[in-house]
Amino acid sequence: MTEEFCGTFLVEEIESAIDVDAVIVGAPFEGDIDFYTKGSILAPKNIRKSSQFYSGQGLLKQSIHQFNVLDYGDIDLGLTYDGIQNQLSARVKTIINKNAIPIILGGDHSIALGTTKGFVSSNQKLDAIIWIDAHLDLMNEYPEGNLHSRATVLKRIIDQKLILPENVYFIGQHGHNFGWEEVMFARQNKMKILSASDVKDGLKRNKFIDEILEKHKNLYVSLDIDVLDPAFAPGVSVPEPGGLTTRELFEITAKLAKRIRCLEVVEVNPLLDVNDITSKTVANVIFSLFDAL
Ligand SMILES: [Mn+2]
Repeated sequence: MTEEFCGTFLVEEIESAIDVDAVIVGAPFEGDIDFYTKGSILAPKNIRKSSQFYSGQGLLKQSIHQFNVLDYGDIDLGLTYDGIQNQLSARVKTIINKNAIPIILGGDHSIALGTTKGFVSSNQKLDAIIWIDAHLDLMNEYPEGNLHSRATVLKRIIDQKLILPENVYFIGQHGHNFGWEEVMFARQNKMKILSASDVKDGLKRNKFIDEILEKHKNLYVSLDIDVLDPAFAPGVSVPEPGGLTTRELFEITAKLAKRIRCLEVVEVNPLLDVNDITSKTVANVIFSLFDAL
């Protein structure tokens, strides 16, 4: 049984849909790395179920209910990494070409390569990627020999020239789990980082986001939910203490909302969660996006 995301209509194809504002797509894929606890493959279903716990109605706005939002179900299970990239990329392209916002539910962060390819092949120009994440995901290989994992995906996106490093904006990085080579890569390319401690400084935060909004029109926001402190979002595969509060995240996504052409939320791991709070938080990130559109 596929339960649709709260406030949406389940559809089996979107080619014939008209006047669509946004389309939910589940991408239940996770790479095979033995030292991470598996479970993010369960996230799309769990996030949908968790969304149904809520009415979706906000205090001031009708949120998701005032928009035409479809739920296109999940990408096929059991695909290879190339397979998931191809299917996801095709769906993202179709959705963007309909002038609707794809809202992708991962899966681990490695799916972002497929999302980026889909955006780049669409009829909209990808102006900037906003990487909201505890990590940089800029390792060349991680673990050694693996070019396509949650820790290397942004390096692949840049290597494949899908985006210039100067058009990538990092928000929320924290903790002590970086690789020196990726820190150096970010420095050498003068990549812009609003760390988790910078986020606490309202002036710095506003200046950083205002600069994004001044320079760029079409944003792809890739949200790795491990950007939140594990106290707020314990259900992630790579928790990093010292992260953002849920409220800070809402404020950031609200400020970016009107420019978001593609949103992806990855790395929920329901098997590590407590009372589904991480899935419920993701459902509310999505509701809050619609408040701000
Ligand atoms: Mn990540």
